[in-house]
Amino acid sequence: MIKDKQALRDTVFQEVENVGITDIHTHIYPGHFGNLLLWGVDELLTYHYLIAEFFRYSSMSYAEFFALPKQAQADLIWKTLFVEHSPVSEAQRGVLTVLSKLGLDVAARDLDAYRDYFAKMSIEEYIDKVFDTAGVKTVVMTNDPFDPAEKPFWDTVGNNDRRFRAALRIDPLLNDYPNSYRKLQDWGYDVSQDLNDRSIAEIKRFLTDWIKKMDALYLAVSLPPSYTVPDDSLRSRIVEQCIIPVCREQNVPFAMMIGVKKLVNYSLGLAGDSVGKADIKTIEYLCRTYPDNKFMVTLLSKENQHELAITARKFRNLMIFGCWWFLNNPSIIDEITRLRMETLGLSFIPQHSDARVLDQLIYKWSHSRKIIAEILVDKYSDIMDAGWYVSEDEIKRDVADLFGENFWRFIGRKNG
Ligand code: FIX
Ligand code: ZN
Repeated sequence: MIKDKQALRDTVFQEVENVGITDIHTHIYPGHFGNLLLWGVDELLTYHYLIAEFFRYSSMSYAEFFALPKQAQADLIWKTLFVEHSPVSEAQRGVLTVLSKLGLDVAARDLDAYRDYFAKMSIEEYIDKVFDTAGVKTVVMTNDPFDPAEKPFWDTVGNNDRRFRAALRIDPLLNDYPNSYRKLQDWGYDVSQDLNDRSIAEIKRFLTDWIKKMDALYLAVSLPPSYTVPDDSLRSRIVEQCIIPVCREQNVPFAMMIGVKKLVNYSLGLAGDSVGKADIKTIEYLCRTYPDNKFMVTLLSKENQHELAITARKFRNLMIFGCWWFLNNPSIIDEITRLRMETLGLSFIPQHSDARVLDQLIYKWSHSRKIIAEILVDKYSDIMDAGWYVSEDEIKRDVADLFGENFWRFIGRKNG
């Protein structure tokens, strides 16, 4: 048993540093998915978080900026957000962490030298390097059959890189059925715009086919703050009559990511989405009404976090996860993770990266590991003060749970 506080701290930081992370929500892909996988310094600099931050200083028209080649956009962002102003935002700092962890000379501020480094890298070599540097063992992707750029890969080569596991993402089905049903028809599913019995059965067949095709670990959707179930909307009916039964039959969780106000500034594209408070009553209703279903939930609004943690206390079929998007900042990660650990113990998934650029795994996990380790030290120290001593093995167990095993256990699959 560890009875010395310095030894406790050293052990916690070592175990957090060494754990092989399962990153349960990302937007990255294996190397053979071609241009879907973004990587390298120009992709890092043109991350939509940084584009939004760039326009805070720039009077350039949106159209003029987005018409520029990627490298020219990156040059502008580097000049504005790094050279002309100190890069202290989380997304700005993240670029520096990646460059530093790769062993590049950040002090030189030499963007062309960084570009040379990536130019010499092959994608397969770099995927290995990033996973190793980030300490990530497995990532779960965001896989959207409605994306014309992605669907062909699943209809041909599929994915056999076990580091990249699939999540079936169905935003168009749930949020835009009046348009997406035509795609289902094109793919041979006998659906119609009015959600009749035949359409319900065929949507269920579509979901089942794709969960199996992808070996999807869960089914996911991003939802607006107004999302409610039950109501008389098409979305609510598809959730209850299609998604809930299929997820139960296939034993996969339904992951709801709620609170996105899409394109409040549509000129910014991906950077134009914002945040709104979700209605926790919908999560209570679904968890209560469908006790044999499993639900993963992350909410985008900081104001939702306490009630989400309390709701997880009420329903063992609810797994809350991550400090999503606008919450993925050190001060908020610290606040939310302390709230969750004080409310739920270790029975939650503290973080996911949401990486859109492969290299981001390095900074998003480096930054979060540090925060979560500090919180664990505090919590173990508190119980040590009451005479409860933990062993190295118990710390290893708890850290493994937070950084992956809670997820694998919840979905009923073996890690890896
Ligand atoms: O819906 C999502 O998966 C969101 O995470 C993304 O749409 C968002 O753009 C993002 O990458 C946030 O980090
Ligand atoms: Zn995401």
